[in-house]
Amino acid sequence: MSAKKTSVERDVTINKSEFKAAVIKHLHCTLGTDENKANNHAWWKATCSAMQEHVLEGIRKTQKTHYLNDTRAVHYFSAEFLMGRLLSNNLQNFGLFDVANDALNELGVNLSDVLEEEPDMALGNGGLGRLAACFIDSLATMELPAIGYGIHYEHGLFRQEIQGGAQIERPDSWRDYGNPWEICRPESIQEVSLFGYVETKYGENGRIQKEWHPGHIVKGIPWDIPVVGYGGKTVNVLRLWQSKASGYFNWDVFNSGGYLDAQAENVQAETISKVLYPNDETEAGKELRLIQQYFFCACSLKDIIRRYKRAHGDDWSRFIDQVVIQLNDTHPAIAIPELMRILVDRAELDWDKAWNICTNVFAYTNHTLLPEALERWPARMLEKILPRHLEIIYEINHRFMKEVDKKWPGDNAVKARLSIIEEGNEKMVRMGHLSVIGSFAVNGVAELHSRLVKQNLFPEFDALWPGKLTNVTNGITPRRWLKACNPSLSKLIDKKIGDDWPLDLNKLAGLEKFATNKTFQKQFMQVKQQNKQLLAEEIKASLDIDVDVNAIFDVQIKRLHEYKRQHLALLHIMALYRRLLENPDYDMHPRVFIFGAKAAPGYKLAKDIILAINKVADKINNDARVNQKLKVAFLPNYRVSLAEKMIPAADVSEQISTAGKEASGTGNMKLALNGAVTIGTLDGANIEIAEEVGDDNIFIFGLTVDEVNELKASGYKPYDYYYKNPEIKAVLDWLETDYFTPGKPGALSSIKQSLLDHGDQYLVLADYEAYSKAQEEVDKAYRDKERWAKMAIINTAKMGKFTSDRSIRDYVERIWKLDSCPVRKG
Ligand code: GPK
Repeated sequence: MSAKKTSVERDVTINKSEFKAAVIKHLHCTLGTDENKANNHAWWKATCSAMQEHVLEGIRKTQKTHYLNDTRAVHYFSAEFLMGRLLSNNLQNFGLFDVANDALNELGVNLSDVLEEEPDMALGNGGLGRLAACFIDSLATMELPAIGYGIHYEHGLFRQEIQGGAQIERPDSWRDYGNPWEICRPESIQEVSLFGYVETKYGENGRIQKEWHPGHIVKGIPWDIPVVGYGGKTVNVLRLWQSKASGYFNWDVFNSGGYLDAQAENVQAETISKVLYPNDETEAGKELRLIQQYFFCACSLKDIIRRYKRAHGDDWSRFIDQVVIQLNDTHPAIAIPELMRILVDRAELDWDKAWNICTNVFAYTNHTLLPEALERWPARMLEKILPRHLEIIYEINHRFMKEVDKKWPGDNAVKARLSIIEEGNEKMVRMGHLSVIGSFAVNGVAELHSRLVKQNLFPEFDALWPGKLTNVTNGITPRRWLKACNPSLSKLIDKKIGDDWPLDLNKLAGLEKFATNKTFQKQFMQVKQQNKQLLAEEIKASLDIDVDVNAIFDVQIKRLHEYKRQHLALLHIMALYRRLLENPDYDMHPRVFIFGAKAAPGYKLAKDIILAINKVADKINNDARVNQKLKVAFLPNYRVSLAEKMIPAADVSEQISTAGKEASGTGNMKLALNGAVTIGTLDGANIEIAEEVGDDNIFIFGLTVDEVNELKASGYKPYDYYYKNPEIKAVLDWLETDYFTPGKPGALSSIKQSLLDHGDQYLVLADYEAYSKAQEEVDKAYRDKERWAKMAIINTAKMGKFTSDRSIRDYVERIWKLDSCPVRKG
């Protein structure tokens, strides 16, 4: 038989010596250095440049193909794209990883070290931003015409340092030394208006004309980040807008001697894309944030319209056939009135025609039910920044209220609930309402979440437009989250079931029949052990903590938020510590609790929880009495590249949010895919994970959504649990002493206060006992090596549903109605 057949057809074939030559060429001609002088950073850039040759060729062919076929495309509008590193991903997707590895080896360079040189592209906060990144990966892989639109933040999510146990934020500078992937496109610069006033004019035919006289104009400069599909055939782009002062606008000021004022204008305009707001799931309410949102939406719409007009001129009739825009949460919702403004004021379409276009172009994804995350803008702020848009929003609302009145005649209460405008002390514009009204489809991100969106968040919208509200369960790209981040497991899987699973994740089901096979169990757990060893080294290097790779690696990685309940895990860790102190023979398998989490800089309690985890960790890790059994490691600066090291090494995945609060979760999917067993609540996608793996292969505990509601309705009293359960009382009281913070009693007492005096909104105490029991079950299961290996294998085997390719297929078939467009050689 000939060489082993790979199931992935690749577009680029290049051998080791060609790759080597390309890297050397770029070292010389792009970087102006040579083999003797180059450090790993230079090798990284040269390797990126060598890859970029293929990437650019891919972009060119893709765009030409899409243009020639005049394809309908999806435009994914998102304020966040959490891309992480690109080199290893691009090598993998072009099928050149091994070639590059061998080529660099011959040059005396280690590819792993080179990959470590790449700064993460951290233009997002957490799940929502990473979902956007997984989705554009799937879109390119599935050869779908798609473009991501977002903001070219100069500083992405802050870098987290831990000092004295506390989080310190440092600026992130992902492109200080240049970014080899991004391509500036000055030919596609756009201009965006802000502020000013609206003039009402009367046209010849009696038609009222509105003219917006803006006060400021800023430039949007597009930077394209290549998105390489698996197999390297389709290379789509992520187009990110950078703000700049628009030159001519400032000339007046400049010429009249106001040179410094003109500079001040520059600074202001450039502030727009300066920094990502670090608040996850909290509405910021800041002017600059609204300006950011409008800035990237306006640039992107102009870009889309420019491209459309190139093919169709001024004929708008085909716009809805060619363009679909997905709004990633309400952050880009201002695009709806912006498109109306363009159509009505500029293109002079009548309102109904324009509205018909809008409501056939936009679709909206909701990512949270947390009230503090639902965006509302003061009408006065909109009036100041976008006066014409506020008028348009009022008009949309006026017409919508008439529709509501037809359905519920005279019902003012329902009107107040459905109105885009929230009346109160201060008039507010509800961006969620605007999004639902202006879209043709609205989706939640997991079955449970979508049901709650319909039942609790937008019940009357569901009654008004049956079928408009729907579900698309989230997914993750198996290319990054298994193939690239866990090469040992990937190779083992390849050997067992073939190597086409990255394109068809349901193929992993083929592993199930080996779940009880002793040899396979051993191989699978050996891989896990190797990955744990690598993470142990990382923990040693980063925290100087020694951890035992035979211990259970129990991992909780996600943003720090009360609803995610890292403090529930903390109370349980303290309880284990206490049990061990009280009884040195307390029977438990050694465990290492590993955390990664950033807190929003202004979120006091979240930062206190980080402090508490670190202080408790300090004490436990230095207490010889319990050291053989218990360790705690909080790894600083959790980010995509760190996740890629933690996830393959996890035995246990902590998914312990209060039921009803975590819309989906996606870390839960990544961990299970890599053979971690979940301990979790019946929340978000945990429910669907449980359905896939079966009850025997997951540890579910705690209150259900209905029980949460009942308990709250009946008057939840956290003190009852405090007095009833001596362990809860002991650990909460312990937090208040200076045991963990010598000389500073009370340094951690805000946590106790939140759980007792402030009402324990997220029912930590109510779920504590169930959690603790479930953890005992985890302990018992892990000690049965065969049982655990089987569970771990089944988790990997049953994750097929959670590939983002499936999510994208759902969007394509049910919402976007796109056809794939194969890109071929030539
Ligand atoms: C939801 F509303 C938001 C937000 O502002 N940021 C964010 O990351 C997350 N999310 C949800 O919390 C997750 O449950 C979900 O999996 C993720 O979005 C992607 O849908």
